[in-house]
Formats: sequence, structure tokens, C-alpha cells
Amino acid sequence: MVTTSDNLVTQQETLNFNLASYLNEKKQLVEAALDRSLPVIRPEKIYESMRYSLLAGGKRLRPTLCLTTCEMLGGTIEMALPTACALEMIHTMSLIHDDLPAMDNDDYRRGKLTNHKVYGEDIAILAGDGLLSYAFEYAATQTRNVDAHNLINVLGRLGRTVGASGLVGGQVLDLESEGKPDITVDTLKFIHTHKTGALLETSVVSGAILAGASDEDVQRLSQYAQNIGLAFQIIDDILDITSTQEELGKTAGKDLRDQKATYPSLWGIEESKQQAQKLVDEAISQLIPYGDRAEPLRAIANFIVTRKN
Ligand code: GRG
Repeated sequence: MVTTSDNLVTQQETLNFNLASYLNEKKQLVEAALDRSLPVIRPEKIYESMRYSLLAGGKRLRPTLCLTTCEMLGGTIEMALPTACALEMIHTMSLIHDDLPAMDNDDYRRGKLTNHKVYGEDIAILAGDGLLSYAFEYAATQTRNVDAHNLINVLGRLGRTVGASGLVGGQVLDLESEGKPDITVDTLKFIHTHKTGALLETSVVSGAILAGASDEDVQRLSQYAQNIGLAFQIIDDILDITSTQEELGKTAGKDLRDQKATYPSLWGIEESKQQAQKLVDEAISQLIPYGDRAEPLRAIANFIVTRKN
């Protein structure tokens, strides 16, 4: 499978900031923390199943956004790492459940067989449940040197993000929209701001809150994140059409097969690319007050539209 950022070095050289090595460094940090976070104990099968998906790779974009934002605002990695891991646990559980036969029904994820293909549907459902509850336990018990009010704020936002007003709500509307390729752009936007955008937004905003950000900063960075969240999904829809299974690590061409309305099906590929670029430009404009310190968030926004998987 193509790794996160192989195609970025040339582009980022112009900015004198090497995003590829920045992303790799953060990814390694997060993967080591995730590995430590979840030892195998009795009953082994459930822990093995949780670890199978949690340590299966992926870009680790959500934890990276959390760490990067926290550092940009003067916080430390240590302050944000437990929440960064929790975000990845939640993201991974949503992928496990999304891949189930009752949902999107996919056999491959992150270049490997999906969790239910290896462990069975019963254990896959429970692995998702286990990761979801552990995410909250882990962030609540492992966070250090953060004001308690700020941590509670983050935990509350995480809850809202996964529930019916976030991922669950977006997924329900997505399921209801299957086989209806004529849904409106408004409905599509609702699905994706909830299913995909909400967790990306919470990743950025939680990093800010852990660092003790002002309301104004939270507002501004939330705007940045909403824009990159939608751009991320538009590009995801395009990649589903233009990439191979090998590049994506999951089945390609699924949206067409499942008769799903997507941004390219409503707008065409070129217009979709332009809209994604517009959203990224808008996101980057929110970072002006942070000057050079925002270079990683700027580069990540650009990466969203140039990524290949
Ligand atoms: C959250 C309680 C709870 C239930 C889950 C199944 C479900 C409800 C929601 C679906 C959420 C979902 C799978 C959204 C898709 C988001 C998306 C674009 C995933 C791909 O993200 P990448 O490209 O993946 O960052 P990697 O593998 O790189 O981490």
C-alpha cells in the first residue's frame, strides 16, 4: 500500500517544511503509544481483535491533527497524546462497524482483511464497542498536566462527536440514502459533515482546548477543521473512482456499485476537485494569525487535496 506522504516531498520543499517526515514522525509516535495503550489480557480474543484493527496502519491523521494543534498553541505532546490515541480508537471502531455486512459490507480495510472477516461478526461488533468505551477511559485516566475543565470539555465533545449528533447520525442518513443517487447536495453535506467532518473537527478542536486555547482560537480552528473535513470527504469520493484497491487498501469503486450519491456523481470530478481546493484555501486563511507556527496545519490542509489514499 502507498504510504501517507510519499508524493509530498517535492511539493513541500517550496515551503521549506518537510511534511512527509513530519507526518512520519507523528505517526510513529502515535503508533508506539497505541501499541502501549492496549496490552492483551484475558479474554485474549477480544484484545487481539481490537489490536488487529487499531494497529493496522492508516494515516493517523486525526491524532496528528490533535497533537499538531496542541503544539501550535503552546501545549505539549504529553498533554495531547492520550486524547490523540482516543481519537484513533474511535476512528478505528467506526471503520470496524462501517465494514460490517449490516453496514457497508467490505472485505478489506487498510490493506488487510476487515475485522469481521478475521474474527467473525460477533467479535468485530464487540471489538468496536470495546475500543469506543476504552477511548473515553484512556483519555480520562491517562491525560496529565491539563486543566480538569478543559479535559471534561474534550471528553464531552468526543461523546457528542460519536453519537447521533455526529458519526452515528451521519451513518444513519448515509444508510438511508443508499440506492438513491438523486439526493441533494444539502443531504450529502449533512452526511459527510457528521460521518467524516465531525471527528476531524473534534481532533483539531480538542488539541486546541487541551492547550488552553481561547474561545476565539477554538472558533477559528473549528472553522479550519470543518473546511478540511469536507474537502477530505470530497477527495475520498474522487479516490473511490480514480484509485485502485491496492492504493486505497480497501475495495475501490464501491460508491458506484452501491448506487451512492457522491460529490463527483453530483458535480463531476473536475468541479469536485475545484470545490475541495476552495475549501482548503478557506481553511488555510483561518491560520493567518498563527504565522509560521501554523505551517504544519497549512501543509496538512494541502495534503488533504493531494493525497493518493
Ligand atoms: C461511532 C458509535 C459509533 C458507531 C459508528 C459506522 C459508523 C457509526 C460511522 C461510519 C463512520 C465512517 C467509517 C466514516 C468514514 C470516514 C472516512 C473518510 C474514513 C477514512 O479515513 P482515513 O482515510 O483512513 O483517514 P485511515 O485508514 O488512513 O485512518
